[in-house]
Amino acid sequence: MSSNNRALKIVVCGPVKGGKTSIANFIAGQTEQIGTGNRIYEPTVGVRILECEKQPGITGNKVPVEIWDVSGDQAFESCWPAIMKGVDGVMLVYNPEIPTHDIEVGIWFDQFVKRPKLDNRQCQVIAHRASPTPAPRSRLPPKLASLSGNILHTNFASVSQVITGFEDFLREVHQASMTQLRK
Ligand SMILES: Nc1nc2c(ncn2[C@@H]2O[C@H](COP(=O)(O)OP(=O)(O)OP(=O)(O)O)[C@@H](O)[C@H]2O)c(=O)[nH]1
Ligand SMILES: [Mg+2]
Repeated sequence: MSSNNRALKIVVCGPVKGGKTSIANFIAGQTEQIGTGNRIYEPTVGVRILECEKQPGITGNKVPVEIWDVSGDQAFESCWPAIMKGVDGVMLVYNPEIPTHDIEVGIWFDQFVKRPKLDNRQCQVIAHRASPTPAPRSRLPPKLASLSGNILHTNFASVSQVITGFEDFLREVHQASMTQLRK
């Protein structure tokens, strides 16, 4: 859990080509848009750690945030326990247009949310479409039913929704970590 001198740790995970790196780069301030714009896909190897500073509340100071952009390749499964150590929040990213993602995102939910017994407010689901059309609400995969209040429907044009959604999520995560510290 976070303390004043430690970064909030957010793990971004989910199936291959779901949009994790596109979204992680954007929320960490490395790109001005979601995605590269040129559609070149480079699979993440293992995990990337992006550091940034965010203000988790409407008022108050900025806090350091680490975004852990995890590969969707389950060949890196042996790294998952180390990746999850000290996690404050998990963003589950998948593409509802890819039929296998409905099942696969359930596996990521089991390993990264259910198994470590995270609170629902420590998890944000992003159903991210690799298309420029407005993102319709899609049916939530059955495994994620308990997270129905924590889902964002986005695409590469959803810049403001991703910013607002991440700010709301970070506020929840920060409050949860502060509550835990006071216990
Ligand atoms: N239309 C469009 N597609 C993009 C853009 N940028 C990336 N993509 C595509 O979006 C998909 C997701 O890419 P990533 O964000 O790298 O996927 P990921 O979830 O990090 O994948 P792994 O690292 O392999 O787990 C890929 O099919 C990319 O080719 C973009 O600007 N526009
Ligand atoms: Mg990636």
